[in-house]
Formats: sequence, structure tokens, C-alpha cells
Amino acid sequence: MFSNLSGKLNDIFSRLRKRGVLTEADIDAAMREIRIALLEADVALPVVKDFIASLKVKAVGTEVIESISPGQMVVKLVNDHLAELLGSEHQVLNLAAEPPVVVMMVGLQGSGKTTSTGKLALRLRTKQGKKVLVASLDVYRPAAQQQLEQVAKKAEVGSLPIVEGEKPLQITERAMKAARLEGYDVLLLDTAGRLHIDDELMDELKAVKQLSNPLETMLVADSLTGQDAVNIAKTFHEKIGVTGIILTRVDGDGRGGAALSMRTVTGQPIKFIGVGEKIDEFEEFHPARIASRILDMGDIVSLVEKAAEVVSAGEAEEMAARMMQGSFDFNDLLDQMRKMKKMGGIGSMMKMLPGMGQLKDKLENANVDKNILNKQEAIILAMTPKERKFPKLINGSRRLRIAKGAGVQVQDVNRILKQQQQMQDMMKKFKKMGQKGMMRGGMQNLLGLK
Ligand SMILES: Nc1nc2c(ncn2[C@@H]2O[C@H](COP(=O)(O)OP(=O)(O)OP(=O)(O)O)[C@@H](O)[C@H]2O)c(=O)[nH]1
Ligand SMILES: [Mg+2]
Repeated sequence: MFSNLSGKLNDIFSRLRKRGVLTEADIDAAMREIRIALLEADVALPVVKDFIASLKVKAVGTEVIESISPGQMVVKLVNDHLAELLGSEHQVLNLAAEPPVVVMMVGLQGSGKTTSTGKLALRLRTKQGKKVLVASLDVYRPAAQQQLEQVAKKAEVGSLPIVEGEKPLQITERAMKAARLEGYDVLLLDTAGRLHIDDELMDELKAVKQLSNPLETMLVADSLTGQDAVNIAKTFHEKIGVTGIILTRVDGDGRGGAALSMRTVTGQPIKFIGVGEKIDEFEEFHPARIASRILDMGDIVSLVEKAAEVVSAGEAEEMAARMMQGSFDFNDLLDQMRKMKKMGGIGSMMKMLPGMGQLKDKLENANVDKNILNKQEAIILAMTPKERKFPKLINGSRRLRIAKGAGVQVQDVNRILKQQQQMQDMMKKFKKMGQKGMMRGGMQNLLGLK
């Protein structure tokens, strides 16, 4: 559903990521583009405005971790913000009351109420072991009640027998009684839709709600509705009060704006999404997952998360400053290695870095993993503090001693000495380059890939 928006955001970010340093003008330009992309995806204007405003505040106030490019940092910010907009955490259907618990389904005509009632019934029965009864209050559209009956059969749940000529309130009463007497856990009330929101529909829904006292009133909304969806949601919420949203046709090629606006406009969480016509094409709504589906940059997001855990901006700056002076002793190497180890080994980290894909084969050949890091760490730890600080001291007999201490061959010690020497040499070359280039080059060199 979000393919268009996703494509646009990805374009914006890939341009942003190519730049080493972002100026305020770069950020401003990116924000403008994100704003347009959201509007084109049919996200409601007030929602877009809020989104951009708070994103800017965050972008300006966020310290960029040095091992991460500013562009990557922006990706992470937008990702988190999207998830927040969508509601942060998955919200479950509230069934915490004495059974039978009533859940009422409301929404415009054709939004997917009856289908979703069946889907939800199936889910409650199979995933939560609930005994479910469904009842259709749609006495207006011909065969609407029979439609729900069919759906209930498929879901293998109870369906209130149809009595011709009954009014919605009478059906509601009978359904509640049946649910009580027959020991049902949950009663799902499928209501009639209208082409447009009208007073009559709202009054009827209000009366049904008053009578049945539902624990959840689910607004079923079609994600293809676009800008209108927001007004619909708003009106339903103001008039009857909804407690959750089911977004249907998420499998379609809608632009996704409705999904992004719903939560903000109603203040109520999207709890489920319909992803197809079949009865099992129904999923829990997980904001973080949808956000990363939209951005399609999960790797970068997790990279930034991991890096943030390990390297504080201050630490990285300090290290970079030392490197700038052309100094890179074994203490620096040990420090860098430990950080990489925390990040799941060099291999996993390098693969996550954009533009490092071509190094993947080499990495696999080099068989770089935690074991190698562990071995190198052992070698460095077998050195005396003085040797770590002044590697030039390490002569033949010292090498032998270090190898014994670390339980490795002398060649292994020679190799790491060579790496340290190369790093040291490189630091001088890197003086002219930016910090980021230095860090990346440093890592490649550490692996002997240069
Ligand atoms: N692709 C797709 N189709 C859906 C989804 N949910 C519902 N539909 C289809 O949308 C159409 C209308 O669904 P209904 O469940 O009858 O909608 P309703 O809100 O009960 O309609 P009324 O009772 O007339 O107001 C049907 O053809 C469904 O198969 C979905 O998540 N994805
Ligand atoms: Mg229906």
C-alpha cells in the first residue's frame, strides 16, 4: 500500500545519505520534500504539519553519533517518528470484562465491517480460544444478515438466528440475551453502513451502543478512502466514540495517508489491518513494523540503534581527535575492536553500512567474526601497558612472550603489529579527510582489505 510514499522517502534519503555533512539547508530541503511526499500520500494536512514541526525539533536537537552519517541519523529519526504517529505500540483488543463482552463494528458502507467481523471472530476463536457469537444489525441492505451468517460459518463461530422484520435494537437485545444464556465470551455486533455519514445512522448507532454497552467500538475504515477517511473517522469518534480502528484493504494500492492520519485525528489506536478478502487475511497492527515497511530501511535503523548503544558521541569524538593527531596505538585498536564486537562483529556491522555491500564477499572470505576479534583482543591484552602505548618496543623476544601469553602463534602477533602499523600510517593520510571517511577507512584497513 505504501509503495509510492516509500519510494519517495527512499529517494530523499538516498540523496541525503550521499552527503557526509548535512547543513541546516540540507535538512530544511529534506523536510520540505518529506512534507510533499506525505501530502501526496494523502496524509491530512494538520498531521503533516505536526509531523514536520516535531521532526525538525528532534533533528536539530539530536547529536549525531560519529560512526553514523547524518543522513542515516535522519532516517532513524523519521522512522521513529512514523512509528510514533502510528501509535508506538501494538494495542490489543480489550476483552477484560465479565463475558459476554460486546464489540461493536461501525463504519461507512462497504468499508469492510462484515468481512472484518468474520475475520475478528475467527481470530478470537483460534488465537484466544474464545467462544464467539456474531449478530448482524443490518436490516437495510438485502441479504446483509445472510452475508454475516455465511461469514460466521466460515469462521466456525455462532451466528444469531435471523428473524425477519426485527429492528436493530430488538436484534441487539436478543443477541445479548443469547450470548448470556449460551455462555459466549464475546458478542460481535455488525452494524449497517451508509454511503455518507447521516444523523439517522449516527442516532441508531448511539442507541445500539447505549443498549449493548460495548467494551470496544471498532471503526472499520477503508484505507483507500484518502483524505475523506480523516473526516469520517473524526465524525464517528465525535458522535459515538470509537475505541479502536480496523483499517481494511491495506493490501490495495492506496497511498497510505489514511493509515498515517487516523491515529492522530481520533487519538484512538489502529488495532488490526485487513490485508485481503479471505477470512484469514487479517493482522495485528504493529506501528514499528509498518513504519519500517514504509521506509524500507530497517538495516540502517538497527545500525543506528546498535551504534547508539555502544559509541557515545563524546567517545567517538575523542577517538577521532586522537586519530587526527596521527596517533593510533594498541589501546585505540583494542577500543575500536571492543566496540565492534559489541555491535555483533565487523561482518554484521559492515554489511549494514550502505555502500559496503561490495565488500561482503571479501568479508566472507576473510572470515571475519567474533573469534578473530577475540583472538586479537587476547594478543593485545598480553602486551604490557607500555607496549600497547609504544608498539615500536615490541621486538622479537617480546613477540614470542606475547604469543605465549595469548596462546597464539608468533605470526598472529606479527599480523596484528602490521595492522597497527598500517593504521598508524593511514592516520596521517586521513588528516585531510573528514572524520567519517577516516572511521570507515580505518575499519577496512583493520581487516586488511585495503
Ligand atoms: N482486498 C480486500 N478486500 C476487502 C478487505 N476487507 C473487505 N474487503 C472486501 O470489501 C467488500 C465489502 O466488504 P463488506 O465486509 O461487505 O463491507 P461492509 O462494511 O460490511 O459493507 P456494508 O455492510 O454494505 O456497509 C467485500 O468485497 C470484501 O471482500 C480487505 O482487507 N482487503
Ligand atoms: Mg456489512
